[in-house]
Amino acid sequence: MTTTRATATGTATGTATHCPYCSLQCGMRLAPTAGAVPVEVRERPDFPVNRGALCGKGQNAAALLAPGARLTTPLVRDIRVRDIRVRDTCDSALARATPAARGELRAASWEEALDRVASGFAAVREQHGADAVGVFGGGGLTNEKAYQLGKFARIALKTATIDYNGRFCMSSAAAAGRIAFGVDRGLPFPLADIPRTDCLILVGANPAETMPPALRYFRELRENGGTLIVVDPRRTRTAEQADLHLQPVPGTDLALALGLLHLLIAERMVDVDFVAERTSGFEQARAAVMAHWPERVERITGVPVAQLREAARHFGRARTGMVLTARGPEQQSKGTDTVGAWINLCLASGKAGRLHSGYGCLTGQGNGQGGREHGQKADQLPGYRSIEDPAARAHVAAVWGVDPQELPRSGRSAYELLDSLGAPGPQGVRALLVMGSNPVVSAPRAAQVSERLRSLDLLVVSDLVLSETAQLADVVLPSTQWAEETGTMTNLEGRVILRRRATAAPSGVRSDLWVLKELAERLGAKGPGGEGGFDDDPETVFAELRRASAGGQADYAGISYERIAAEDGVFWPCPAEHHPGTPRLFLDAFATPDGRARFAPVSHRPAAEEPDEEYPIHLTTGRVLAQYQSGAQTRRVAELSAAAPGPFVELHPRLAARVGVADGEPLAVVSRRGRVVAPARITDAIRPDTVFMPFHWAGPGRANTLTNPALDPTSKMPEFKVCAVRLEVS
Ligand SMILES: Nc1nc2c(c(=O)[nH]1)N[C@H]1C(S)=C(S)[C@@H](COP(=O)(O)OP(=O)(O)OC[C@H]3O[C@@H](n4cnc5c(=O)[nH]c(N)nc54)[C@H](O)[C@@H]3O)O[C@H]1N2
Ligand SMILES: Nc1nc2c(c(=O)[nH]1)N[C@H]1C(S)=C(S)[C@@H](COP(=O)(O)OP(=O)(O)OC[C@H]3O[C@@H](n4cnc5c(=O)[nH]c(N)nc54)[C@H](O)[C@@H]3O)O[C@H]1N2
Ligand code: SF4
Ligand SMILES: [Mo]
Repeated sequence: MTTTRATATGTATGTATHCPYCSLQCGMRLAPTAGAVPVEVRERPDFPVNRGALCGKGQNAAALLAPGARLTTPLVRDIRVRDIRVRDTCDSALARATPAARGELRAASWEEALDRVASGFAAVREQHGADAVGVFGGGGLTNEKAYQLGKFARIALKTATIDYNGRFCMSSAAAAGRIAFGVDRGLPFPLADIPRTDCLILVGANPAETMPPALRYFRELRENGGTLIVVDPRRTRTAEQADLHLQPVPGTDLALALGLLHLLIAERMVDVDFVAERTSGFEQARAAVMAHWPERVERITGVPVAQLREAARHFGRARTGMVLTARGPEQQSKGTDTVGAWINLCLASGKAGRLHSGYGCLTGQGNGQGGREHGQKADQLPGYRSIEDPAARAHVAAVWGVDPQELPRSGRSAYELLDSLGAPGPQGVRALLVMGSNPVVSAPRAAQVSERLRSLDLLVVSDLVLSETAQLADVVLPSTQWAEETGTMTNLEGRVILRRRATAAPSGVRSDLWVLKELAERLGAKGPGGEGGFDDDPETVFAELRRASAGGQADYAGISYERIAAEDGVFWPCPAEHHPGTPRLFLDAFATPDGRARFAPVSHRPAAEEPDEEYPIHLTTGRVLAQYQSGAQTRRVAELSAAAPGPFVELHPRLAARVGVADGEPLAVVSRRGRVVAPARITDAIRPDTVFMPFHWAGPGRANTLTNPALDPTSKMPEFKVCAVRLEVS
C-alpha cells in the first residue's frame, strides 16, 4: 500500500486520528507500543467534537489490532457452503475427513483467493447475467472505499445489484430530509450549536449509550436554561437527564408528532410569517393533523394529554428549537412519514433554516453520512447524485472513462437484495461480495437471511474478523483496519475528517482498496492510474471522488487531506478550494428548487404488526453502551465483553409478574419469525406493554431472529423498532 502524505503526520504524542466506531468520529491519538497491540489510544483534546472524551469502545479500540484477535490470512473453502449440508446428511465418513474435505475454511494465498473470487463472479455473470452478482457494503467504510465499491459494482461487475447496511440505519430520515429540504445531511449545523438552542426534542435517541461524549452538548443546553424533551418508550439514561420524558408505545411517533402540531395550531403558536415566506404545503399538512386531537393521540401513543400540552408549549413558545431523531422513530415501516411529521413541527413553529434551530438526524455508523453519498446505495452515484438522472450519469461516466449507457440503473434495496439471494429465475442473486457488514446478526428476520446466504453459488466476505457472515463465506478476505490505513470519514455533522495510518498491518492482510483493484483487473476492468482505473492509494481515490462529486449535492471538490488536517475537518458542500465549507445549511434558503421547505401531508397508520391475542406484547430493539452493532468487533474485546456479556430481555415488573419470570431467569420471546431465549432483566424503566432486546449477539439470543422485515415504502427501511411477540418462561 502506498504511503500518503497525510499518513506521515505523526507527533511525539502519537498520530492524530479518529475512533473506528460511531458517527461522532471522536478524535484520538495513537502512540506506538512494544506489545502485541501495536498502538495505544491517547486523548486528543484539541479535536472540537469530543474534546478528548472517549467512550469505552473508543478507549479499547486498539485491542483488535493484535494479530491474535483478527484475521491474518485469506480463507477459502473447497466445498461450496451450499453443498455442505447435503454432504452432511449423506456422508457418514464426513466426521473422519480432513477439515478441507469437510468443507471447512482453510488458509489460502491471496492469489488463490482472488482468482477464486474473480472466476466465480465471472462464471455467475456468464450464466445468470451481470445483476446476479451482488455487492453489500457498509456505512463504516471510508469515503474512498464506499466510492470505490460503488464504482467497482457499476463498471467492473457491471451490476445494478448493490446496496449497503446504511439502508438499515438512517435511510428514513435521509428520505424525509430530501423531501422536505431538498438535501440530506444528518445535522444541518455543528453539534456545538445544540447548547445554544432554547428547546430540544430528542426522539428515539439514546446518546448516553450510543454517543456518550455528545451528552455534554445536551447538558450544556440545560445549564444554559434550555429545555430537553426526550421521547422514548424506555426511561433511558438519556431520558433521565430530560426536563420532560414522553414514553410512547413503540411505533406511534407519527401520531405523537401530529398531535403536537395539532396543539401548536390550536394554541396559535404557528409562526405564520415563516410558514408564508419559507415553506410550502402547510394547508395540506394542517388538514391532516386536524384528525389528531390530543385525546385521540393519547389513546394511540399512551402519552397523557397533559404531557402533550406541556411539550407543545415548551417547543412552541421557545424562540429557537431543534428536533433530533435517531433510530427510534426512523426504523419503522412508516419512518419516512414519521420524520416528515417531526419536520412539520419544526417548520410550523419557524424552527428550521435559522440560527440555532432546525431538524437533524443523529447518524449512526462511523461513516453513516459519507457512506450514503458516494455511490454504494442502489439508486445513487457519487456526490449524492441519482443514478436515474441523465446529467448525473453523464458526469460520473466521464470521470470513470466509460459510456453513460454502460452504467447500470437503480438496483434493489438492502433487505430486498438479501431476500433475493439464491432465488431461482432472473431475479435471483447467485454471488455476493460483502464488505463491511454482518447481516447474519444485523438483518431483520435473520434466520431466513442466513438461509439465503447459504444458498449462494459464491459468498465472499471482506472483514477484519471471522464474523458470523464470514463464517458462511466461500472466500474470506482479511482487511486492514482503521489504524492501519488512511481515509476520510464524514461524521454526523457533515464534517469530513481524516483517519491516518498509525501502524503497519500484519503481513497477510490487505486493504479493501487493494482488493478492489486486484479484482477489477482480474475482471478485465481498466488497471490502476488515470481515469477509469482502480487505484489503491486512498489520496488518489479521494482526488477522483472530489471530481466525481463536483457539482453534486454532496460536493467534496474543494476538500483535500491537507485542508482537513489544518481545519479540524471540512463541512460539505465545499465546491472549491477557496470555499470555507458549510457548517450550517439552509440559513438563506432550503435546497429545494423554489428554496422553500415542504410540509409532509402525512397521517398516522399502525405498525405493520400490531399486538393481538397470540402475540400480545410489543418488542423493540436497540443498543447498549459497551457493544457495537452486530458485535463482530466489540464482542472480541475482553473489557467490552465483560461489561456487556450477552443478550437480555428488558421488561417491566408487572409484566414479569404476569409471565412468572424472575430477574436473570431465561425468558423465551416468540414472534411470527422465530423464537429466542435470553435472561430477563426486570426494570420499571420500560412500558409494561413492551419488551426491549439489544441486537448485538448471535446464537439463541439473537434479537433479529424475531424482527419484522416490513419495509417503509419510500426508504425501504425495515421495521426493527416494533413487532409483536409473546413471552414464555422456558
Ligand atoms: N454503544 C453503541 N453505540 C452506537 C452503536 C452501537 O451499536 N452501540 N451504533 C451506532 C449506530 S450505527 C447507530 S444507528 C446509532 C443508534 O443510536 P440510537 O438511535 O440512540 O440507538 P438505539 O438504541 O437503536 O435506539 C434509540 C432509542 O430508541 C428507543 N425506541 C425504540 N422504539 C422506539 C419507538 O418506537 N419510538 C421512539 N421514539 N423510540 C424508540 C429505544 O428504547 C432506544 O433507547 O448508535 C451508534 N452508536
Ligand atoms: N434489531 C435491530 N437490528 C438492527 C438495528 C437495530 O436497531 N435493531 N440497527 C441497524 C443499524 S442502524 C445498523 S447500522 C446495522 C449495522 O449492522 P452491521 O452491518 O452488521 O454492522 P457491523 O456490526 O458494524 O458490521 C460491520 C462488519 O464489517 C467489519 N468491518 C469494519 N470495518 C471494516 C472495513 O473497513 N472493511 C471491511 N472489509 N470490514 C470492516 C466489522 O468487523 C463487522 O464484521 O444493524 C441494523 N440492525
Ligand atoms: S462515542 Fe463513538 S466515536 Fe466516540 S469513542 Fe465512542 S464509539 Fe468512538
Ligand atoms: Mo446504524
